[in-house]
Amino acid sequence: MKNKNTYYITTPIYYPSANFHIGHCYTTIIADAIARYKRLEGYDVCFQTGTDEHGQKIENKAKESGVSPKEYVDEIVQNAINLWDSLNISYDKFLRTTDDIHVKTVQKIFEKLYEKGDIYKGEYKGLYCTPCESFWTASQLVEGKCPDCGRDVHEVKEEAYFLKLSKYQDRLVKYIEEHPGFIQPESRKNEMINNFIQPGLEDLCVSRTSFSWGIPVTFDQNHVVYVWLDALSNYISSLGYMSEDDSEFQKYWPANLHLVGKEIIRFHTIVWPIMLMALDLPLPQQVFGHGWLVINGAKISKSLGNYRDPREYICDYGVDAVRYFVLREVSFGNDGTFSEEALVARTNADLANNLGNLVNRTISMGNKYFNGSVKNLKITEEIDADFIHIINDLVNVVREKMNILHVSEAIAAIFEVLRRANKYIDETTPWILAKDDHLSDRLQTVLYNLLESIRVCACLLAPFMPDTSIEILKQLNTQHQELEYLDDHCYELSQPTPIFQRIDVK
Ligand code: ME8
Repeated sequence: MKNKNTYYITTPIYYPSANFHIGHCYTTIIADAIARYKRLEGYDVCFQTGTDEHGQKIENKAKESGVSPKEYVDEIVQNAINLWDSLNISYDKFLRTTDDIHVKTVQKIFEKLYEKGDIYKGEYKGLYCTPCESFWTASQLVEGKCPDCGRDVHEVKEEAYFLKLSKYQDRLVKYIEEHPGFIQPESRKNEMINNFIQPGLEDLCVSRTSFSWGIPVTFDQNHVVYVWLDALSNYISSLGYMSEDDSEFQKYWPANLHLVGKEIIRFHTIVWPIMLMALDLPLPQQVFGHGWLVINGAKISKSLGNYRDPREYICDYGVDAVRYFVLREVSFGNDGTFSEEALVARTNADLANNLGNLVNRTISMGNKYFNGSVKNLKITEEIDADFIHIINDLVNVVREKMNILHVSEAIAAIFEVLRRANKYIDETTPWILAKDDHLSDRLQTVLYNLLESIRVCACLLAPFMPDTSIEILKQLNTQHQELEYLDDHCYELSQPTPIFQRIDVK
């Protein structure tokens, strides 16, 4: 039985690529923020990502490059690892579908489902979109093209194995209806039920014979396992399901959250739960389908080529500005626009002004007026109570928002407290208090309150902007990680250095 204190979160496993774009980073940055937040709350978190390395698309690309598929993926998989490192992604597991443990597990899953009669042999005749590795029926096409990516599909006819989706249709609908949190946001749940499940599920073709870059079916070597069956299994193969040591599987499964882009929610809320039902395994608690990052109204995508390398943004603006922008700008679940102008505007207004100035001004005043030693001398005024109440309430607001994955609103709440702190400076006018020796204790109390607001905000910012959080706490020179206003400790401040520079728009 899974312990309530564990939290298993996954991103999709990515098709290895030399050209990742900021849209790809989006899923991973959000997952990272959630994973870090859960760790902050004391959960034993397992955060998994990885690469989806089989399939016709990869085989074709390797051929074009004149190397074997394995050589091809080995070379480019490092791109994902480097990119996630430069974005400070704190994954615990990185699964490659070419890993031995994964290959063996997928083979065992296929055998088990075949022995159970949930996979059977037949013939596949139909349409296939290679870029999406998706099967379609003629009626599902949009103007004769793939409904997901709008590209050409081609006819395939081959002997194949099928997974009995139809057998589980009623059970799936019942499960979805009885577990309202399973598919989120709500709109995606309705879309899945009305557009895909209720019209009737056709059995899914789960093997291919027309190419060889895949996991071989052990008892029928002409066949390789369909790439989506292979890929979806990553969520349990990495935990050692059906292996000699399945202790992590026992500990972390079922997943708390599969975070996926909206175009692949269909696989995660129909095929994956049915695979799990057929394997007699519990279903994940939630599949959340997020929206896309768009540029000028169009999805950022390889085929459109409408993007810069995300490493250039990190280089130009800093990793935390990129993380902040992506997390803050898009209201989770909806599409959101990515633009450098908006990134610069947010960096200047929120990071350089609201946050950076506050930290800099407050620490400078602490150094100037009290040589960096600031204590709570408790010369309070009415205005303090409200300010302290807001600081103390922040952890609750952030928890409430994060529990429903409203990441942007959680961050907004932190920046609201920072804004309030700036207002508290205007209201208490420390520079005027500093002119009168009799008011020195009041001045120190004011600065103490400000430092506490900054400290609590910095601790709560850690999941979203980990480097910034560390840097602020370093300048405050404090080890205190409590998420509430502390009454009584002594600051020995370091010298401030600006944490975010204003970006000049040329
Ligand atoms: O789908 N905005 O991999 P992938 C937001 N291998 N998210 C975007 C995006 C955009 N413009 N473009 C891509 C696959 N993504 C499969 C998954 S899981 C068992 C197998 C997101 O590399 C996309 O929605 O095409 C998905 O969540 C992730 O990037 C990986 O996409």
